[in-house]
Amino acid sequence: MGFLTGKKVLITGVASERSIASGIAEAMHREGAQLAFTYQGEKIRPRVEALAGECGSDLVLPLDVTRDDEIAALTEALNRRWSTLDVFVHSIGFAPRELLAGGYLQTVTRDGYRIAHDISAYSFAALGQALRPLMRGRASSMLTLTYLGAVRAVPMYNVMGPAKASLEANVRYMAAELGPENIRVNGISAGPIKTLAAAGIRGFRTMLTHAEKGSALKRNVSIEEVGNAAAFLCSDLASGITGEILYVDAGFNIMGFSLPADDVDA
Ligand code: 0WD
Repeated sequence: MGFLTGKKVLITGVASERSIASGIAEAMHREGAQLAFTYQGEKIRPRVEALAGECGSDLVLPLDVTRDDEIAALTEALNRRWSTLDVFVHSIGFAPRELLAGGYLQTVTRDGYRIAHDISAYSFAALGQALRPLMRGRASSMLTLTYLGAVRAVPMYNVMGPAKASLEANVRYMAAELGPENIRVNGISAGPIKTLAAAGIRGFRTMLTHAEKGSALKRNVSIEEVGNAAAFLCSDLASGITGEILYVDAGFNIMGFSLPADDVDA
């Protein structure tokens, strides 16, 4: 029996089979969870429906997080179908592409800043607020995906850095408020992984190589590894953990700096 048996899970942010959310869905399905999915826009609906089918789910609902009516309709649909919810996975991030190249101050605009924060950070709070009544009092858990750029200056990550910093602060504020209702809130800070969203960041391939060379494990991480950590964090095995950011980055963030192998003194 899997360690998520009996848990009802909402997964957002599947855009393709390479999405981090797809890795999370597969791990949670393997551990016995019942899954519901959201899709953003009709174009990707068939892809999300296919993945849902592979995970034994027919609950696939529209969600554009910039629309309050869609957040309300999603909550209502979940309430009608399940009446309760144990796990909410937020795997959504976006900034206008032109802000993810060049320097931060060189590219930032009022509108771009607003959009990045609205979609990447506020949406976690908005969904948390809407789903709270379905999740309270049942050992439930919310999870979001963040990146090192929240706490360090990373070239080209630009406006997404402040947006992820806001998201990580949301984890702490939401965890503090929802703790008394036995709802845990955590984040996973994943190392770089080639997905559709990542393709929007200029120089992403260089980031992958740099992360591989600079990490403790000397490699990058996979969506399966992030999925396994997510399944654990959202399960009762992690019942004492809330308000945390768990790094799943092959140990990149712990390093001061690394040397090329041939520069190391004998
Ligand atoms: O290296 C990476 N890929 C990392 C990603 C490292 C560390 C963290 N992350 C984060 C991302 O910032 C994001 O929060 O993980 C989360 C998932 O990202 P992903 O799996 O890399 O990206 P992707 O497969 O593109 O899924 C993100 C999805 C969107 O995809 P597209 O490519 O269509 O922008 O977020 C969704 C959408 O499905 N999304 C929205 N969903 C609802 N409403 C919206 C929206 N307005 N905007 C984007």
